[in-house]
Amino acid sequence: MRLIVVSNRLPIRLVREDRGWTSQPASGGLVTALSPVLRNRGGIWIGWPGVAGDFDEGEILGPASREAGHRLHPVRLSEVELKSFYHGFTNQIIWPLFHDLFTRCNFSSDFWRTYLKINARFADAIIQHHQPDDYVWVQDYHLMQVGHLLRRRGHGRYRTGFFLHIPFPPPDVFVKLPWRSQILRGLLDYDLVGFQTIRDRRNFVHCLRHLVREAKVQGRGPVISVRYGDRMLRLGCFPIGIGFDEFSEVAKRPETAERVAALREAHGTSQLMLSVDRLDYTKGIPERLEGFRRALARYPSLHEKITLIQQVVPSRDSVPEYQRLQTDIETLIAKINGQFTRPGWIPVHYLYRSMPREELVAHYRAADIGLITPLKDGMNLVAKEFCACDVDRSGALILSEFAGAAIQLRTGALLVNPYDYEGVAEAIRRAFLMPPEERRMRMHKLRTSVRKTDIAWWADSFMEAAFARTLHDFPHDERDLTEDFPRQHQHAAAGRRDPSGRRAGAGA
Ligand code: GDG
Repeated sequence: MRLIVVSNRLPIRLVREDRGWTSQPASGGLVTALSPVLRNRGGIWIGWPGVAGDFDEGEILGPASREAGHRLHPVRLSEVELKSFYHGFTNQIIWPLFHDLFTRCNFSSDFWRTYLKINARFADAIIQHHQPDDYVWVQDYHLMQVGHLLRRRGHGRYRTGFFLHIPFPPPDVFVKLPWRSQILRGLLDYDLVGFQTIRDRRNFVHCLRHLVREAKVQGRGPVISVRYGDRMLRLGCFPIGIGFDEFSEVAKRPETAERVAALREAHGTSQLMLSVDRLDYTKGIPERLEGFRRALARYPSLHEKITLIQQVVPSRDSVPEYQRLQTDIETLIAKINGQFTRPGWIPVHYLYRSMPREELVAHYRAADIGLITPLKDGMNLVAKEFCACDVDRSGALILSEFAGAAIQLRTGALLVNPYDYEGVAEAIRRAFLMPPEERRMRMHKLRTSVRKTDIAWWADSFMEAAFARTLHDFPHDERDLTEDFPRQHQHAAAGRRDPSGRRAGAGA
């Protein structure tokens, strides 16, 4: 049995440089979560390689496949298609709607037509690479119609699962979608549909009751069944996890400890508070900054004693709405720093860039408080990574009650409503004053929960729900990872250095 993972983006991003194309690791929660699942397991990952131009598949993706330990197959999209599919249907309709922000939606029917066309192209790519006994695991809201298109073309020949990484909205929000019935019925064509939380699945079931009355939901517990026409499918809850051991191991390294000491010394205040977010309006960055501003205004005892490190990872930054958000964030930071800075203390330390994983782990470990307050989030891996890296159990976590992670982490974290600025200010003061013993006790609970439900647990839970097998039942695929690419390209790739600096062709 072989796993075919299908997502909008491949785990790499092609970049055009003077001497040709190179590949770099892609960013974002889905890639962080799924890369360890497929790494060195063989199997196939199908997705868009992050670039609209014309590139030589074998030259780049052969070495990148070898590096990743599984085959990468690109789905090509033109600039025009990207605009209507990615920047249109997914970013201007599904993303805001599913995060309950329907006033930001642009319900264009051109976007919908392109969405169907691109989903069909992904279905074609699956059909092209599919072998009997493969399991097709489709990821996220960009590809909700792929299961339907496969079923139409294969008459049930394909075994398919779908996982939604973002929230599923309640019926009063979902019904605003002009293509609501097609989307729901499309999802019912998968054999298993997975959600992050019980709340998301409950919303989905409520939408079915309103809009697809012939679908009959049966059972209770983490996995339930739906009778739909002459078939049964399953709906499950699988809160996504992280590679806990990997994060924890990096956090314990001596070189990380050195980096942590340097960071702490450079900041020189008694406590560091850390926020890490992709640039996105759902992450609640301006709201959080306002909460911090109020904390400083209300509690002068925090002055010169606490520094917020706000990292923002550039994302969708060609979109005017995201550029405006960046400007708003930077204006607010300037306002706070202008009002409160004293010699030797700047309240908000702002990083607008991505950093290497090791550097991110050092920041997690250096932080005394994690401040993670999205307005709505499917899960939020940053909250879990902060806990995994707190190997001393000396940190406190402030977490939005609207992050999927809050359901698992509620007993150890200080939960806040991100729209309640006074409440956020109060939680910051409480975390700042929290005695070491209480921090230890809370962090112990948090780490236990994050470790037990790590990324392997997540993938296994999904596979068990799909057909009572775990990931270990997928045998390692020993074939040459470049064999699907044309021969001449393999020669071209041999001897070239891959992005990790290793020599391509040195073996999987
Ligand atoms: C979607 C859903 C769901 C951040 N800065 C750097 C960096 N990151 C990595 C983090 C984390 C990931 O980005 C962000 O994941 P999140 O879960 O917080 O958010 P989304 O990108 O919105 O992810 C979300 C997730 O899918 C998985 O299902 O939890 O709800 O929206 O892993 O570590 N990574 C590196 N450098 C950085 O500077 N290397």
